Amino acid sequence: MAIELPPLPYGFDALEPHISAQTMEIHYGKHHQGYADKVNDAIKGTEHENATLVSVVTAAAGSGDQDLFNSAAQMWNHDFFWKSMGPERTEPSDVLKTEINKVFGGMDGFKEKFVAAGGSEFGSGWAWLILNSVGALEIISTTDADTPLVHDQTPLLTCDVWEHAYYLDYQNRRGEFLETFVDHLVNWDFASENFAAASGSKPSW
Ligand code: MN3
Repeated sequence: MAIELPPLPYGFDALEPHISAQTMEIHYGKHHQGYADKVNDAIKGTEHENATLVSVVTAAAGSGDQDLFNSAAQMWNHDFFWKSMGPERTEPSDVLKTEINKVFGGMDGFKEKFVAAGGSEFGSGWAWLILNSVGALEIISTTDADTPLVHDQTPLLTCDVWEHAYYLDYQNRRGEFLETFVDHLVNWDFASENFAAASGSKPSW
């Protein structure tokens, strides 16, 4: 049984003018689909054939199967990225906003640190808002396909900073893409739900 590529949660043009329909068509239809195809080719006829994507990611990290890890983690990271964005303007839940204020000194502090984290990856990678191993909010970046799933961290939100995520729309201006992500694209409902599920608190929105 194949691990299905989850549908995009919105249309290809839903994030315009911030991300073009052309970028979304290529990013989802070629890059994300490509990772899904590689995962399914790799697990066919193996012990992972009927496994969930998360368990494939974890198993590949544990066994050191770098090719399978790269494809599976990228498949998972991209689905999480699509869900981290949306066409509607949203706000963090009250409980999440309180934590953001406490840890980053407010939404401006969050933005500054998130943009810096995404900019700090020399090559390809991801910027994340996570709950770390002691349950505190933290902004991190990961390199290539690496994912918080295998580091005892709970992801709340992510932004893809591989060049293919922004090059058609922003060329070399990764910082501008990251600022646009924070200002216009973040689905705070999604991050707030993840925060509530991980911390056991109920969002008040
Ligand atoms: Mn990508």
